[in-house]
Amino acid sequence: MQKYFAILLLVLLGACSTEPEPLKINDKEYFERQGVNVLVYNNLFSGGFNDEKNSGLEIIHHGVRTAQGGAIRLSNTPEQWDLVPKTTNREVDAENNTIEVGLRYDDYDFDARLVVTGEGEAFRVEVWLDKPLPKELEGDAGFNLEFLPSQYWHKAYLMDGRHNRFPRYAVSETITHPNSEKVKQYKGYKTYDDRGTGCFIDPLPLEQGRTLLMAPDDEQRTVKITSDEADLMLYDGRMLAQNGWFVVRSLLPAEKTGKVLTWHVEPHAIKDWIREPNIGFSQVGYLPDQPKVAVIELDKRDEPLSRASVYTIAEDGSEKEVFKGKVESWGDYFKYHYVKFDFSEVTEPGIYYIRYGEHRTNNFLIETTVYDHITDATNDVWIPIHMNHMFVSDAYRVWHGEPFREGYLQAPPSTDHFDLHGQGPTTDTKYKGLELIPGLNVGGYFDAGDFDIETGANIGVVHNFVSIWERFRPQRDKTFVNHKQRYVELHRPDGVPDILQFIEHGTLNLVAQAEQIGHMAQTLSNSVLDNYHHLGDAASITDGRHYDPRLGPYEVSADGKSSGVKDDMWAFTSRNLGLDLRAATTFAAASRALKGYNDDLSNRALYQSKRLLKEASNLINQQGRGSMGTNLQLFIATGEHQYKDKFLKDIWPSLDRNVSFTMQTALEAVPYMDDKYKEQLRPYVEKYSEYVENLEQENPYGVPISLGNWAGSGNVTSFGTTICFAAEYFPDIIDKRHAFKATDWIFGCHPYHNYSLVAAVGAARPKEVFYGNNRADFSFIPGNMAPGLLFRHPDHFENYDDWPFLWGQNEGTIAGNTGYLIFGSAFKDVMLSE
Ligand SMILES: [Ca+2]
Ligand SMILES: [Ca+2]
Ligand SMILES: [Ca+2]
Repeated sequence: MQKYFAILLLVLLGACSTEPEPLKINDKEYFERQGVNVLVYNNLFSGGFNDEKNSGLEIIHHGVRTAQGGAIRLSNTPEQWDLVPKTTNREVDAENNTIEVGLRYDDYDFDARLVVTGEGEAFRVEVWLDKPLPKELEGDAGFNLEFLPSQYWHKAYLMDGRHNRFPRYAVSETITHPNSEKVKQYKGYKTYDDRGTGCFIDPLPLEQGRTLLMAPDDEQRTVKITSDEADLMLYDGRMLAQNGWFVVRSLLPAEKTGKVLTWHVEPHAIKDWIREPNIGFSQVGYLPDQPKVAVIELDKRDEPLSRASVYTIAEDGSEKEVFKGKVESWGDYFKYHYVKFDFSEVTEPGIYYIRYGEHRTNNFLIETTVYDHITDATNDVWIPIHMNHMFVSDAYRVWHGEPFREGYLQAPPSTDHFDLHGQGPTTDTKYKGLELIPGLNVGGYFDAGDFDIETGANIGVVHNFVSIWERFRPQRDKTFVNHKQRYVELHRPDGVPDILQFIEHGTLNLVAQAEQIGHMAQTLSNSVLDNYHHLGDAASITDGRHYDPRLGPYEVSADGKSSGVKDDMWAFTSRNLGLDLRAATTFAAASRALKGYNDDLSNRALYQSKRLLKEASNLINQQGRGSMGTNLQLFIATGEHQYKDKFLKDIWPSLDRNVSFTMQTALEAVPYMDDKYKEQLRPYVEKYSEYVENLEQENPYGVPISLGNWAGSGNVTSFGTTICFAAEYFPDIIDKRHAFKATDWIFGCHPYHNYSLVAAVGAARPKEVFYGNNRADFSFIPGNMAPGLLFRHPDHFENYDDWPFLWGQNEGTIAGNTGYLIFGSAFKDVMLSE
């Protein structure tokens, strides 16, 4: 009887299947129908850098997150550093298919409630006010929803039936208003320089009306929005900031309470849509005898195929199937299903591609040399371009002129700042606030997509370069570096191994800090927010003239040497003993490397190392002990047993607590310790080996996957480096071939898409856009490793390759890219040296 009912139910459901599937809240607490996910504050505004374009109401449309930022906002096209609302509560009512979120602006004592309800295939957004809008926000507060420009430009839209097209570049109307009318920005900073006009720019809408139909010419992107009480206005957020999105907005009414705004939003879903399989493999290719496993990411509604094939492309261009093998199920991981295709049996050098059903990949190589050049672009191009205080030339192209000629001013005391920095209550130096600190505009590396010198990162970078030099002695010389000329030219050998010049360049700035300031600065960074977000030639961030407060705004002195422009960079000099200690150890290491090449700098580095070490360790001994890594480096640098003892006291408990986290540091110590240390380490390496094996069960890729706000390529390369070192010292425990999982991931075998995450590296399909300092051109700096696959709660991995502006997935940092250099060097050393 029960069985009969079940069959009847199935028949009835089958009969109803022509009815469109409604948008319903699923067990992960978001609205779902096939092809459409609507997230309501599964991701919150974190406020870390104030604008991640990753939160609020979001739409994942046929697998791509095309809309986000659905929130009450206080301007037409909010920029980074505009205020974001705090989420005061979030209630999911699955039974009534409703999610309610409380939003609050503390600065204005302003609360609103957002109620989102599934209505058939669409959803309804309501804004409720329990108290009327504060007077000062009338005409400013509205409900905004932002759409990804790169998924909409060139496509059509209709407002109340009028036909338009989304622009490729921002070209629309603006007006200006007095600054007094501008809603407060983060900490009172201003993102713009008003050039003395006293006015800010306000974009005007592209269109206005009650019904907006977006992209009817692309069924993957079609969305219809209608508004009951107020007009919809469509803005181009790129008018104020290149990272802006298309903004749809309705203003909230003045002096009203209760339900004040209603939108109906219907993202079109393609009937029976199934996401295309993402066939993950190494774009760089494979060594003939290495394991070769493609991981294929499938829609859960997709029917996995039982077999896949490898085809070869012959010299005459003809194609032939050379291998057919089983596709094995791995299982589900977050929102997708994963299967694996092992084609290790294909070992003949050649050009190949994978065919899975009707899907074929781009081609890749099998050859003994495929990894030979994986670090060249990073070494020859990315690193030299990030050399600060130099002119950098590359054939006919200039990457940047000489930045910050006017040097750095002392940051005034008690400055709360942006980019996670601040100056404490005193300067901790002999300089007064805004006084010039001489000699700091030399050497050093741009931090990342921005142009500050993060001292901590620069210390790590010099340390990374010295490790590479001492371990692998690379003689590669492709770069001309001349500090007298302040000139760098790519692809011009000058007789000096580049890595020594990189060590020298980083050390020059760090030693200048120690000499001029007396200790390490936290950072040398922008003083004003309106030049911090600079996109373009680094030499044009400041005017190259000293700031003179006696001159009027924008005035230039008669001798042309100073100006009234407040653009000079600041040195943030609050003393941090941990930083001083790290610098001391790096100075010792740099001094060893520079000996015989630049003896003067080598001696100065050694002098500062000893001085900072003495001062900092006296103070640190009073306060406790330094970090494990620092104690190890201090022992290597000085040979003093107190540091060794401290290191040994810490390393074992730390390994007991977290073997995977500590293993790399433990392995770095092996060459400097006795055999007893190595024996004591052995059981931990066995435990680490279990951890590596267990990763195979944890996710389909077998590498550690980060789920934080910054994606995890760096963790994967560091995992790979640890494998290489462990395999070198304990080959009986750790199989070096595990390191191929790291190269596979970095070069294309990962979720979302199968592009190589390193710019210009990877035969047929490296990523094309990165968050480098040329991101406004939708371009890349060769050799940059992207952080990669950013996790969005509760179950979505993402890496945009048509939109560079999300730092968490596309920015390269000087620390991350030198980490990639170490991994690449260790990998080549272990895999290719036999
Ligand atoms: Ca920075
Ligand atoms: Ca060179
Ligand atoms: Ca200046």
